[in-house]
Amino acid sequence: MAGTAVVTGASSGIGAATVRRLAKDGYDVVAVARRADRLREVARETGARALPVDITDAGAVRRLADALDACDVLVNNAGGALGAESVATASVDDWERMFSVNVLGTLRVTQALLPLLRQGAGGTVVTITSTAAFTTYEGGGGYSAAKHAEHALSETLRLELCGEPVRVIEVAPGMVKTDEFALNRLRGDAAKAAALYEGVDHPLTADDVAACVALAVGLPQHVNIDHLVVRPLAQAAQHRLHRGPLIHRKNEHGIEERPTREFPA
Ligand code: 8X3
Repeated sequence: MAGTAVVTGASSGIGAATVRRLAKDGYDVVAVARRADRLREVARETGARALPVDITDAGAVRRLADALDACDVLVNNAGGALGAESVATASVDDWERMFSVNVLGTLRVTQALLPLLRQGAGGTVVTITSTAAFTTYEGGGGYSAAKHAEHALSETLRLELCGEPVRVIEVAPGMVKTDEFALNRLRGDAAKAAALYEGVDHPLTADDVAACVALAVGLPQHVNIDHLVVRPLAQAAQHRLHRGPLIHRKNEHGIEERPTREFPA
């Protein structure tokens, strides 16, 4: 057994993909999320333990820590975006919720599990932030502010743990297509959510990000990837997104073909 890995936000998207990947890599995975039914699904599929916890609830996070006897890897993944309004018109409630989950939830879980992370041969804290953690864009103010704060938390923690065998890693993904991220941000508007990805040849998948987490975690304990930025090939920067064919594909005879001007279905 590679050790015990706790993954938050584990009921869907990057969190569920990370549970799958770390379980496959031999970890005893503890899957944590608010939505118990979906969490149990992921647990059933992967063999992970499901612990339904709302990370905005201090008592629930304490009970999570009490329920564990080991934690070698913590993946702080729970979070997300709410709303795409400008700073002038954004809902303060949305900002509060984003700070509550992305920043304070990450802080709370990290604090609660640090004693366990410090107790083994070497712990690892991975925090999934975003490219929005170091840049901003119109309509992304609250999410970007929360992700900047999460980035600051991760950077500070690494400084404060210097001299202890605990790695502090940040994985910052760009455009990832998952079932829920854009839908949540756009208040369930499926057409608007689909338009974000329209014509983008291979946005990242949740599995791609999980592979980055597994790579960073799987390196020897003396190797600390401070900050891993991962984007799809089609996205050179937040505002520099290529929409159109890009990736070579195999035709029906198994021969690689250059992308055509027609975007494949
Ligand atoms: C998601 C990336 O571009 O929506 O964290 O901010 S973006």
